[in-house]
Amino acid sequence: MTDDPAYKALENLGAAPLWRFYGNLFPAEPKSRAVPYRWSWQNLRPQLLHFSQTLSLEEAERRVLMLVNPGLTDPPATVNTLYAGLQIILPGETAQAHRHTSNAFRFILEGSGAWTTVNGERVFMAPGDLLLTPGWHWHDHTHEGTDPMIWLDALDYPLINALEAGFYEKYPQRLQPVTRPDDAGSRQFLHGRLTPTWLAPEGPNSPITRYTWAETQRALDAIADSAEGSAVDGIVLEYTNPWTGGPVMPTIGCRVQRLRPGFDGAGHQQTTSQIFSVVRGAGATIVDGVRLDWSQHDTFAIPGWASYRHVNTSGSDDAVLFSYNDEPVMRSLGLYRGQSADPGA
Ligand code: GTQ
Repeated sequence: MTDDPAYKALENLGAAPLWRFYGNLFPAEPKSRAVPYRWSWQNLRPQLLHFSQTLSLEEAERRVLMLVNPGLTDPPATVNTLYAGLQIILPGETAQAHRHTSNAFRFILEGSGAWTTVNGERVFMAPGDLLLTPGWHWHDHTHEGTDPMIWLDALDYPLINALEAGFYEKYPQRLQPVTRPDDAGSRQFLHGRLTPTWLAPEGPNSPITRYTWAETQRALDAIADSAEGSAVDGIVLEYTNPWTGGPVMPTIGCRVQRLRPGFDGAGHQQTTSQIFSVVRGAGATIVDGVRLDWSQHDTFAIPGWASYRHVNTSGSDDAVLFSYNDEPVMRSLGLYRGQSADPGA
């Protein structure tokens, strides 16, 4: 009986009737609170430029617009486990050194002449470069170029905070000293299968601090039409940790994919959540019946277990997508599942 006063008594005893919660606690399949969503570069870029004029980096430690999923506003996140933000830094600015247990990376969208110093190593930025800032590594940003520098920030803080493993610390000075050769991680490791023998892993992350767009483009060009690729994702490449052959960081996997002109992908669903940044081209991704139209530098989110398929709407030009996901977490916990699925529409 619903009006049984014993229910009220339970609340004061720190107890609850499982039979009233069962379906939510043990769903037949996952239903993400995140929704399919696209963030418009064309609309957000002017906002970034606005705040670059009105907010100094003394007032804000980082000048970043968070890309907040309408289904995940408190705490704000982009998908269940991951975050995306757009960061802008102006010529002459520096951003305070700090570190946190969250793993992070930057994917460069626009500008040149800036670098991030990561544990004493300056890592330079150019459009399309992927720069890793693994958990608990000191990092600060400096821009000495001539135009605004804009990049996509990615962090796993939604997951780290859910695990209650979040720690943060400011460096005692604004910038950390440079103690390693510039771009050492990418100069030593970013050459296919030739790995320095005198070094050993320093942690669970890839030692490559910067995966340059030049190398990524070279890989995509070299494959050219030698392979069909995946029916779901086209020519899709994983950025790998040379020590393991696995993902670049313990919680985040990164990919780049090329959808040929007219590509019309097969539908799929998997337990992993994904966030995409459009490198070039234009197309659409249909997610659970919702059509997300995208073009250059847009960001879009596919929640876990949502059904989706990618389409390159151009008949003449490639579309190239960068993406990241929580697949390393799902796989290491034995929770990865994937299957064909029809997103409808
Ligand atoms: O640049 O270090 O978007 O610490 C969020 C947290 C960027 C950064 C973000 C951060 C940073």
